[in-house]
Parts: sequence; C-alpha cells; structure tokens
Amino acid sequence: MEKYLSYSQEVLEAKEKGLPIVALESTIISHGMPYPQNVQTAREVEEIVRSYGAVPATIAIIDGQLKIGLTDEELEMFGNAEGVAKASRRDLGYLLATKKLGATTVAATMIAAELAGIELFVTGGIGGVHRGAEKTMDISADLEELAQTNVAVVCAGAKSILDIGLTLEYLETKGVPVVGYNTDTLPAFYSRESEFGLNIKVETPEEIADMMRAKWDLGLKGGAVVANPIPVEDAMESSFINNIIEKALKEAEEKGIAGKEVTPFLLGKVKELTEGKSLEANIALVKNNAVVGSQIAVALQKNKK
Ligand code: PSU
Ligand code: MN
Repeated sequence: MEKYLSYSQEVLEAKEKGLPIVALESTIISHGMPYPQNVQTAREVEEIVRSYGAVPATIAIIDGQLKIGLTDEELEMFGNAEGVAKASRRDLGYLLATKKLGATTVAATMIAAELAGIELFVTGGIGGVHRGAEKTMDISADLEELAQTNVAVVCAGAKSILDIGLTLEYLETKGVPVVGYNTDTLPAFYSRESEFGLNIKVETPEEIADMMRAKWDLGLKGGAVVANPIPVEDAMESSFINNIIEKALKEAEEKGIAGKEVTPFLLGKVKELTEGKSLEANIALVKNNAVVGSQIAVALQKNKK
C-alpha cells in the first residue's frame, strides 16, 4: 500500500512530530473553481490552516500516487491542467494504475486521509442525495464513505442542488452524525440556514473532537458531517440563489446530464448565472471552514492520548 502514498515534506514532518494535520480535497480545485482563483484559494486555505497551528495536506492523484500534501509547483500544475479526472472511491485503482491525474472528491479524500492517519478534513460542500433521486438513483458516494471511513468532514452544509431532507435521512440511516457548529439547522452552503433541523448542536471545536474520539473509541466506524454556516457577511439571499439553482437543475435535465457530470455541471451553471457572486461566497465559506477545521484538528490531536 505504501507505494501508492506519497507525503509532502511538510506533512511527513508533521506526522513524525505528531502535529495536527488537516486534509483538503482537490475536486474543488479542478472542478469547483476556475483557474487562477482555484490555486490562489487553495494556497490561502493552506495558510489559514498553518496560522491555527495545524499542517495542511491537499490530496490529489499524480503519477500513480495519492499525494498527501502538494508542493507549490504541483498545486500550480494541477490547478491549471486540462482533463483532470474526478476521482471518487470507484476510480482510485484505475487512476493509480494508469498514472492519470485525478482530483479527489470528498469520498476519495476521506479514503486517502484515513490511509495517511489524518482524522480531519475540510471542504466546501459534500455530495448527497440529488433531487429526483427516487427516479435517477443519483446519490453521491460521499454519503457511503461518511458511513464507513473514520474522518470528520467540515463543510458549509449541502447546496440545494441536492435534496437536503433526503440527504439527512440517508445519513441518519447510515448512522452518520451531522453536527451543527453553532447552528440548529443544516446550513445550505450559500445561506446560513435551511428548514432542516439537526439533532446535535455544538459550540466549541473541543466538543466535536471529544464526540469523535468517543465514537471511534467505541469502534463505531465512519465519520461525521460538521456543518459550519457561511459567515453572515458572505451569505447570499436564499430566494435569489434557490431561483438560480432551479434554473440550473432545469437545464441539466433538458441536456440529459447524468453520472459524475451532474455536480460539476450544476456548480458551473450556478457560477455563471450569479455572475461570479457564488464563487466569492464559495471561497469565503471554505476559508471559514478551514478556521474551524484547524481548531478541531488541534483538539483531536490533544485528546488522542
Ligand atoms: N458540493 C459542493 N462543492 C463541490 C462538490 C460538492 O458544494 O465541490 C464536489 C465534492 O468534491 C464532492 C463532489 O465530493 O462534488 C460530489 O460529487 P458527486 O455528486 O458526483 O458524488
Ligand atoms: Mn452522482
């Protein structure tokens, strides 16, 4: 297994010294944001992680290896490359064997993080149950991963390109805790609230670290969704953004978009229809998640015993 994993110098040292590490995904870089904002955001997020006393590990598939931590050159190359494959659980073996470039989704990043011994992962939004899934069966592999892989995922909730209610039902069935960070409802990514209440609300990073430790000490497999609302000053009006999402969904249906293309198509359409406003919100919420995630990683390192 070791031959498929490759650590950056910074992450290697962090592992040796027992420093807290924060995993970061790369689908958001290749499929979620345009160049050069993607690379710039990735760098800024890494800086935020460092400023909170943790070490960033951006994860991607390059040259037949799962890279745990990218160098500046790798990040620049990756963020600018054409035809990077979106890599979820099912794609890992193929992409490693063929040495193609792969951008790890939430599911694949969780797998890599667990293999690397990293307990915390920061992203923007998770995949989930798509609207109309009762017909299309489009349910993100992210949800199954959350049920079986031991990594806590900090996000800004789920976009309403998904069926948020069904996503929560699925997670409940699979025994995945969904924790509101200072919120009673699941945030809807661009906006701070949704109509869906949560069972667990916590106010400090330490509480999250302690609940994860208790869960894992019991041998209960899987991660958790830590839902951290977008900052007030960056949030978008929910009726405005939902209108746009409706338009994007309609166009996806008319064009017959299916499979792994659905999420990138919808994200791209939303960006286009908001004239870039959604991109600004997206960048702001990822940075905000990095702040909270780094603090949780520090607390997890402390309670590791
Ligand atoms: N949701 C977002 N932003 C994203 C994604 C989801 O708000 O960038 C990306 C993540 O990488 C996630 C993936 O893991 O899309 C889910 O894709 P799918 O629905 O095909 O499983
Ligand atoms: Mn899907």
